[in-house]
Amino acid sequence: MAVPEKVFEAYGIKRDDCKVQRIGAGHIHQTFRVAGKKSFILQRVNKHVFKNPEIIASNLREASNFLHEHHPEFLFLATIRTKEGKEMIYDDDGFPWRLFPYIENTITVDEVTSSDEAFSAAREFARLTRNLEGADINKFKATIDRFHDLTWRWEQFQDALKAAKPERMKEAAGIITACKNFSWLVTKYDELTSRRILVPRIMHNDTKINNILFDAASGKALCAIDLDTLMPGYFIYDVGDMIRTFVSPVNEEEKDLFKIFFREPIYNALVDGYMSEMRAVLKEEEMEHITFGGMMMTYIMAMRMLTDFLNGDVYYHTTYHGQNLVRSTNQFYLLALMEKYFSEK
Ligand code: GN1
Ligand code: MG
Repeated sequence: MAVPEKVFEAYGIKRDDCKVQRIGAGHIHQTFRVAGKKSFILQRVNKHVFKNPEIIASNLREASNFLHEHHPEFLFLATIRTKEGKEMIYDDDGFPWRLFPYIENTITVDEVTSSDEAFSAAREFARLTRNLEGADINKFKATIDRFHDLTWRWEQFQDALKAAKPERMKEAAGIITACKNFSWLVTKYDELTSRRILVPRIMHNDTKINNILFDAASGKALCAIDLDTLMPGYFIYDVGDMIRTFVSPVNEEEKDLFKIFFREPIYNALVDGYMSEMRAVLKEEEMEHITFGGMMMTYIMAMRMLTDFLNGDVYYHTTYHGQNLVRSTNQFYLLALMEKYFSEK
């Protein structure tokens, strides 16, 4: 896929002076690095997933203004505006594009390789929420409705079961059973949310490890990226998605289940890093639900991948048949390890 000329024009970038290269392992958007005199990250937003991209822009504007005023030292990667002062430019097919500064000497990783890395990344995600304490949450809207609402995802799974093609049902039979066996997590989620134990805050909502930018030399986390889902949520979503993506030495694409482990030192480091900032913010009774967060987020992702497989791979980007089933199987295996680990604690 090529970047439309009008996008470069809108930002005043001379296409011929730059090297444009597709990057990233994201499942939703198309991301490019534009390397010229200055370098940028250019991204085409998936309009099918983010049906109202203007909400992304307005949430980021709110956050950016608040942080600028209250935490000016905090690195927050806002978008670069077009020559006309817009946060996004729409191409002829109605897809919005946006531009970010490329920060030199930084890297992203798809798997955590040390406890220091886990601590540092988790602390960085926590800082984002902590620094946004005091911002008016009512000014932030959901960029995707009911994004981590487990009850809603369960309903979508039920709908997919009814509508799926028989071949897909057959292929996924074992994983469907696994998914049903963990439905107690849905009940627990309902309970927890209806008792209003968890406080809504501004969360990142997509805290997988590759959404942290690390300083290449020191290995320290610099800032959180991929802020499309910066919106109201519960802290268990963020700490949970970190548990899901940090503790296993391999990511969700791994087919060989024997490579998946629950790495206790990494788990401890990420919780320590997260709590080093969030302890000041969380209520005592919220803190008891960290392990539930890990299980719930692993479950919701496993279920969404399975649902997408049953629906015919319409949501996540896939490159081969059965990829969503591979991801889902991987995540259910991890979930089972997590359950075992937490129950023995
Ligand atoms: C999607 O695009 P990416 O990879 O950052 C998804 C997340 C999932 C993740 C699973 C908007 O994020 O919720 O955790 O895939 N984002 C959206 O890898 O659905
Ligand atoms: Mg994302």
